[in-house]
Amino acid sequence: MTHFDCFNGDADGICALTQLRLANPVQAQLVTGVKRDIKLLSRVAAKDGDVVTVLDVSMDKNRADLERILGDGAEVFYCDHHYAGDIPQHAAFEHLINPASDVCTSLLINKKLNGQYLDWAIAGTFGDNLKRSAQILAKPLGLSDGKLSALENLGVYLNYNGYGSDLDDLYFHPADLFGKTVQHKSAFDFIEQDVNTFETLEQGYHSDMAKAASVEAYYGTEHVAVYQLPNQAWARRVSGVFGNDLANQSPAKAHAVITERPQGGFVVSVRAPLERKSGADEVCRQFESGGGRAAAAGINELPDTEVKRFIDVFSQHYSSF
Ligand SMILES: [Mn+2]
Repeated sequence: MTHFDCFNGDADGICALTQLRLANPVQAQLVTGVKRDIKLLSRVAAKDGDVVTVLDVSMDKNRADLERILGDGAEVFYCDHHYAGDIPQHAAFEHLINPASDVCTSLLINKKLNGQYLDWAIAGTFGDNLKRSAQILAKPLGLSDGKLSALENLGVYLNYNGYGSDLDDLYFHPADLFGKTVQHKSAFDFIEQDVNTFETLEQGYHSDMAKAASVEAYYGTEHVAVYQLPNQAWARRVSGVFGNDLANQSPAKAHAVITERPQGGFVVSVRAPLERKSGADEVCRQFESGGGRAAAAGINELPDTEVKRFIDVFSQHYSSF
């Protein structure tokens, strides 16, 4: 019998699986990739009796493979907060899906495990830029400000590591990073004991963010701002967390970061205004490779010829705010 653990390569995916495998350790084949590599189930060839766990990737984007895997006799547990569409019914299928804008996968797993690894859940929730949810989650721990920001930084750095157009852009393969986090029952132990990993992420994050900070807005109105980043590894790594940072700095505005792809065209990250988390997915789904959540969404491949239409759709959507 084979276990397959399929998880998004960002902070939320890693922190969700870390909690699950601390509670219930198994030897599993890890299926993951860069944050945007979400069709993970296409890589799973499961047989009768195998167990497949899927975390933090849209069911809508994996439904055909999910049905194939269930049809082949495997048992599936699926936990996520992205748009799911129709959820299949099957005796061997357990799902925990909640697309609410203040929920993430780490938080759903934390509930399932009755808060056993709460500090990992808090880090994952900060990583998905759900600050308020993370702060509420952290209340019972009564952490000092310093300890709370340590968890926030960890979440931001783990999330930062997941961006990039391919694995070569990243400091750590998400499977290797999970291999390190799962060694520690507490996220604080990871920070204190795996100093090399933590500092590599911390230094990479700050150096990439310093480069992004010098980029001026490419397009801006009272309601939206668009930033364009160049075709360089630092830009691909920092695009998503840069978007979160802009959103935190100007919570009334919607932001888009469009990053040149090595193959041509752009990768787009959209962040809805934090004061009203809606519409990011609606905007992105109007483009062929777009998807995501109401608060944060993206387009994987925006052709050069569609940039103008994107800026029109994006600024029009948020102009009435
Ligand atoms: Mn997530």
